[in-house]
Amino acid sequence: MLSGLYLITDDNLDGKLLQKVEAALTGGARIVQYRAKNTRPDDRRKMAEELRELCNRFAAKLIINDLPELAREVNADGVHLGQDDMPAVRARQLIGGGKIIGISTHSVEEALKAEAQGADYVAIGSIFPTNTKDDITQVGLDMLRNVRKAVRVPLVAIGGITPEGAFEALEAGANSVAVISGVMADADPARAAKEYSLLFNRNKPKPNGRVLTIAGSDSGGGAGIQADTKTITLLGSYASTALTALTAQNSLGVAETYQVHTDFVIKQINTILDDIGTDTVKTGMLSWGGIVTRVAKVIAERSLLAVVDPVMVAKGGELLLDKEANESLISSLLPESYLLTPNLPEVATLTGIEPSNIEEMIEAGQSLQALGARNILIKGGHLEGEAIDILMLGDNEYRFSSPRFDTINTHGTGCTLSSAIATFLAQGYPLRYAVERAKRFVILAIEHAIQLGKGHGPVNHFQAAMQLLHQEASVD
Ligand code: 3NM
Repeated sequence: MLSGLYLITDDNLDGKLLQKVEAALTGGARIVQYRAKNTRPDDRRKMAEELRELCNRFAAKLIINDLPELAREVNADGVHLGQDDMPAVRARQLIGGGKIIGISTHSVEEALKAEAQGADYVAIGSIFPTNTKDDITQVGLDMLRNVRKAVRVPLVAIGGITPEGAFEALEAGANSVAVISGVMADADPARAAKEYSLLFNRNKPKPNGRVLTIAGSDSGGGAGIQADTKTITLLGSYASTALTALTAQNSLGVAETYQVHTDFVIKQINTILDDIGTDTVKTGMLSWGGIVTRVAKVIAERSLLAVVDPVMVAKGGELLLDKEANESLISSLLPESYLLTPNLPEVATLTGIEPSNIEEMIEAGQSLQALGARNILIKGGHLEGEAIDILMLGDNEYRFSSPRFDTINTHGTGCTLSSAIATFLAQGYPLRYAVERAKRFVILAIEHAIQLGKGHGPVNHFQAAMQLLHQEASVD
């Protein structure tokens, strides 16, 4: 069965093709199609051989575009044919038995014909607009649905596929998505590939998705690691943990903190990653510079998709990170973060500007993007009036407004939000949908917060999860 991210290479224009393909394979690409329209035959053959070795290392499939002879020469897993290429029967004779043949199609008729000719999968495109190929016909998601109804072979959606578009294509019945620019033109092809690859976790049995939380323990159970593991588990994913600090804490505050040795923090992370692995990471309180830098290094080395909650300022306004940790966060962790989730005081600590309205939030978000964070969610709970969060997703921006509740029981809100986002990403939702669902979860958790202790009580993870999952079951 053809499933997982299908990466198509473009010509080796900048000499970085192998490096980029290796990064994409590290990020989870399962099929690589070598497509070299403007490369000389000798160079093409050499590259195809190198790609064969690389794909073997990752147990990924190699498909050669247009050229069955080359596919045979390098023992590729198959060949991909366009509508103007040779008939599938002829390609089958050239490539030999037991190999995959895929055919590009643009309509139900072409897909049916390809299936009848013995195609092992059918590509349908272009689903969305794209600048990568000149002579495309844009067919849209409805055509994909129609082709899904008409043929039985696996379907690969192609053309202008972003992670959100990939999610929609998979919902419309595609088995795989084929991507060129979404991965090859990204400055970070490993993380880009991972972003697409996680979408395939969506239909796995629960618990689907693994989330590693790197944070401090809140002995009171409302925030930190405890809030994270409750969130991850109740929402249906698998939680693993690396503790950075232990606190003696209750609803009134932190009585004492006991720092975990940095070597031991890293030991916990590597021990988990070497065996259980993880789909996403959430980082919370990292307390001092040494831990921040070393956690950032592991995240970089393993190209992890990390939701970074820059826990810096306590509810009472006091700084939780020392100056060195703040600097390390900016120089080492920010550039490795997939999503940074600061509140307004944290934005002020990171950028020097405390936004007081939406325009200033966007401006601050742009400077955080310039510091290297891939995406930013600025939480506007501290705004006067309406509470609006802004998600800056690449060049796009989305707003989420939340009702305000008359309660002091909001302990654990930030941890709960960031771990819920990490969970939904691990479950195969693209970022915007993951944030939207996580917001709904947190709003329900605050609405049903419990009065435990004499101070700030915890939010209600249990009720929130039950109600969110129940709402969804009744919508479905
Ligand atoms: N074939 P990107 S669209 C190679 O419609 C190709 O058959 C298409 O590149 C088709 O992911 C396309 O950058 C280009 O849009 C896909």
